[in-house]
Parts: sequence; C-alpha cells; structure tokens
Amino acid sequence: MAERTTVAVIGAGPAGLLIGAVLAAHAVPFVIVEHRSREHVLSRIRAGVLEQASVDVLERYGLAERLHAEGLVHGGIHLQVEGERTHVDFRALVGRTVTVYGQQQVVLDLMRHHDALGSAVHYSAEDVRPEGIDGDAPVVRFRVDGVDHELRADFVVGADGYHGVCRTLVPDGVLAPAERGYDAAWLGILADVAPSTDELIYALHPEGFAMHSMRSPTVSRLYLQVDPGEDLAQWEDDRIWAALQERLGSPGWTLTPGPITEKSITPMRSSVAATLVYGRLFLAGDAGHIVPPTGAKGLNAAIADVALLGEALAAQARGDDGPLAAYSTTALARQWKIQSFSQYMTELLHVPGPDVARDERAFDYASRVGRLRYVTGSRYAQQSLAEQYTGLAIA
Ligand code: RFL
Ligand code: PHB
Repeated sequence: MAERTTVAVIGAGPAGLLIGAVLAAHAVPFVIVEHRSREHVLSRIRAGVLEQASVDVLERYGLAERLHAEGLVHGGIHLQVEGERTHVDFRALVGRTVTVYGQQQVVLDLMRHHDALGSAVHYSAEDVRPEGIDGDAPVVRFRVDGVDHELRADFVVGADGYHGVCRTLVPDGVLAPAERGYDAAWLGILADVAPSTDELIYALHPEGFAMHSMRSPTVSRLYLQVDPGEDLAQWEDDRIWAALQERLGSPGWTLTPGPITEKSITPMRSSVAATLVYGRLFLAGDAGHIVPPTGAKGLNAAIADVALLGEALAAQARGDDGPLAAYSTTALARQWKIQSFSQYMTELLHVPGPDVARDERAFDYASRVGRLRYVTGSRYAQQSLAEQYTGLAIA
C-alpha cells in the first residue's frame, strides 16, 4: 500500500504522539508508525513527574484537561539524609511547581486526542524500515496485518526511543554519542496503597538511595537503589518493604505497605547523540538522549524536544527553514543542562557501587552526606535545585 505524507513519525511513545499533536495543530500532514500494540504502549509504567514547562506545552495543544483534573500539583520535594528530612519548597524558592501525573496517563490523553482527530497512527507495525533519509525522498516501509506499506515523506522524525531503529540509521561517527554508565540500578514498585507522604521523598541512606513517589491518592510508586545485575527474584515483597522502611525511615514517620502490583529493575545510563539531525531524519526524546531517572527529566526532555521540533517543522511548511536548521543545536544545548542536573542528582543521592575500593567508598559516602547536608542547609543550593527540578525554559 503506497501512502504519502509530509512527516513520517517513528514511535508512538510520548514524543511521537505529541509531535503528531503539534503537527495537527498546524495542519501539517503526518503519519505515526509504532511497532508495538496500542495496549502494550499503554501498559509501560515509567515517568511520573511533569515540569511546569511540560504542563505548559500540553496545555498549549489542548492536552491538559484531565491532567488538571487528576494530576497532583506538588510545591516541593523532601530531601532526606540519614533519617533527617528537609522540605525543599519550590513555590517559595522559585515560584514554580511540578505535577505528578503518570506517563501512561499522558500517553492515554494523546491517544484519545488522535482518535478524536482521526489521525493516521499504525500500531503493531512489523519490520519498520526508514530508508533514504540521506537523500531528499525518504520512504518508510512496514507491514501491518500482513499488508506491506510504503510511506513516502519529506521528513522522518525518530521518536522510537533509545532501542529504536532510527538511531541505527545515523553513521556511528556522526551519531557519536557521549555516554556513561552508573554503578547502580533502580528497583521500582507500584503498590495499591495510599502514599505515606504528601510530596516525593528522595533519601540517602548507608544502605543506598530510596524514593517514595506516587501516581494517585491510592497508588504509590517507590524505588530502591540496587546493584546493577541484581536479580529481581531475590526481592520478595516483604524484603522490598523492609528495605524501603529502613532507608526512608525518619523519626515519627511510618511507611504503610500494601499489595505490590508491578516490580522491575532499571539500569541507569546517560547518553547524548552528537547531533539530532542526519539528512531528513530528526531525532527527538530518548532516541537522541537518555538520563538516569533521579532528576525526573527523561519525559520532560522528550516533551521539550518535540515542542521545538514540531514548531520547527510547522515553520518549514510555511517556508521558514530557520528553526529546523537550529533544532539540533538548540535542543542539545538544553539537553546538556539536563544531563548535568541528572548526574548531579544521581551522585548526590546514591551510595557508591560495589566496584569502588573500600576506603574510597567510605570517603565517597561521607562526602555525599556532606554535600546533601550542604544542600538541605543552604537556600542558595536549594534555589538552584528547585529551578532545575521544576524545569528550565524550553528555548
Ligand atoms: P519511548 O517512551 O521509549 O517511546 C518510543 C516508542 O517507539 C517505539 N519503537 C518503535 N516503533 C516503530 N519501529 C521501531 N523500530 C521502534 N522501536 C521502538 C516503542 O515501542 C515506543 O512506543 O520514548 P520517548 O517517546 O522519547 O519518551 C521518553 C520517555 O519514555 C522516558 O524518557 C521517560 O520514561 C524517562 N523516565 C522519567 N522521565 C521523566 O521525565 N520523569 C520521571 O519521573 C521519569 N521516571 C523514567 C522514569 C524512565 C524509567 N524507565 C523505566 C526507563 C522512571 C523509570 C523507571
Ligand atoms: C516516578 O514517580 O516514577 C518518578 C518520580 C521522580 C523521579 C523518578 C521517577 O525522579
């Protein structure tokens, strides 16, 4: 089946679906191609915190109605060091807030938006192959329900995540990602229990980092630092709750456990492509860069990329190619600030991993406790943290 459009979007995660919404708002034709089923895309439990800038973007494209009704507005976070808890008050420090609203909810809102618009979104597409991106007539081939599709487009947006196909189309020497790993992973759980806290708690404890987040007034999301390569089978529910209780413990406070409905281990990695553009291909979101989750930035960075790229593609359709030419440079300059903050938050809150020599481990841990106590005791340090956590301007 032969089709023709202006922008072929690969991936229907938050980046792909949102760029579709931006293009639709400007009446730029697009088609989205996703290799998983709609149900699978909706079942992935991931991010939970939206920066104010991200909420503003969703509002701008008419996507924030349910977010405003059901999202939990948080005016700060709790930072904890060895049981001492300090509230970092974003409203007082920088006059901004964040909204706790699951990535799945953002994706569901976007899917409903596209349903209402009647957008072309192909789920369960097999063998997705963008071709000719280094020429001026790219084509995306894929198969749905046994039918071969040939989608011709002026531009291809790679919104297919870190493990997607689009990154692999850019020659190694051009993509040239700057990368680093961390000697820690996160064991995350979702539990059917009311959160034991009003706002997120990020805690440093000699046994490792722990965090208490949430999805709604009845669903909690919690994380524990574990070693990379840790076996999830070794973590019975009781062991998880005991570790969370120990690491998040603070005088006069208790953690209420409940039925765990999901658990998984996620490794931590940072990676930034040297460019987000190759010929007619533009990378956005995790396809271009990933961060460790400690700063709550991955989804927000994807939204920021898409706000820039969607508007740039719309300007290009009106005959102004300036914003599209500037996209990669503008997005990467912002991305490196996000990388720096995510690395800072990760190093601030995690204990050194198993590979660090014992004497250095003791030093590194004590120095992290010192750094965190500096932050909890300094309005200047908190103001900088609050400014970055609630989100830098998009452009
Ligand atoms: P996604 O969400 O990975 O979507 C990519 C889509 O592309 C599809 N795809 C393909 N489609 C067609 N052909 C192919 N060959 C394809 N290959 C892949 C995939 O099926 C998928 O549907 O990338 P996107 O849209 O760039 O969105 C990025 C975010 O998902 C990610 O950055 C965040 O989830 C990161 N993240 C967090 N970000 C935040 O801003 N705040 C947080 O609190 C936060 N917490 C987290 C997180 C990520 C986590 N994990 C599991 C990695 C917590 C965790 C535990
Ligand atoms: C989450 O709720 O999943 C979450 C919140 C904050 C983070 C990371 C993940 O920094």
